[in-house]
Amino acid sequence: MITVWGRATSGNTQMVVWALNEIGLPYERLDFGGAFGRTDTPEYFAMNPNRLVPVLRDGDGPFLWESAAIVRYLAASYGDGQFWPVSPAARAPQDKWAEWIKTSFGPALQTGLFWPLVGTLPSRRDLPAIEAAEKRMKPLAQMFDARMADSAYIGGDDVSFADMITGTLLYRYFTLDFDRADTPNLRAYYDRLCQRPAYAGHVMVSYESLRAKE
Ligand SMILES: N[C@@H](CCC(=O)N[C@@H](CS)C(=O)NCC(=O)O)C(=O)O
Repeated sequence: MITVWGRATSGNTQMVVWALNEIGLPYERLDFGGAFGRTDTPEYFAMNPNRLVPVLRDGDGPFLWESAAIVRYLAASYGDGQFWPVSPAARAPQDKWAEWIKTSFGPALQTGLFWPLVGTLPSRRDLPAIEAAEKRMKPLAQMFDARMADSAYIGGDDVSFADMITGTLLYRYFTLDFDRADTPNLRAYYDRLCQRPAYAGHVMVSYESLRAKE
């Protein structure tokens, strides 16, 4: 049995849970982190010294953390040749987009916009900083848009491990209230993802409970 420690509102947990559902693996998810807490214990520290979610354990295997590394583990262990291309030459061009999301697009969205908009009371928002973040986001979104003009998914006509990593944050990207670049190909990619039951059920999760309250 696969166990996942992580709350359903965590984007990084969503990425892992989407992959589990997309592959069709049975698993148990336990509510840890955020309002649930439970990460501030010696037992959790032993599982993940970052005290963050998600953590995944497959049977009596090692405790794994870092969501993208977990997705790659699941894909390599259980995915077919579409989900996890065996050839490094076929896999690496997908993986570079996954890495880019984790290191460029994702931080620009999460740190620059998501938390300043959702995690901060309107009266306390730093509006010039939010405007600057919107400006930084635009060329990144346009770059992603140009990529999605080439194929339906990152790996071609069907989803692969890379989409789990590149697609998860698009729910927040397209539902947050901010000034977005015009990106028809990216929007079409997101709309395609929304049609997938595993994405609709496990990634399109309301973040209202994360909103800052007086
Ligand atoms: N790089 C890590 C980041 C993990 C992370 O930041 N997790 C957030 C939730 S998305 C977290 O644990 N926040 C504290 C909490 O939920 O208690 C990953 O991709 O797994």
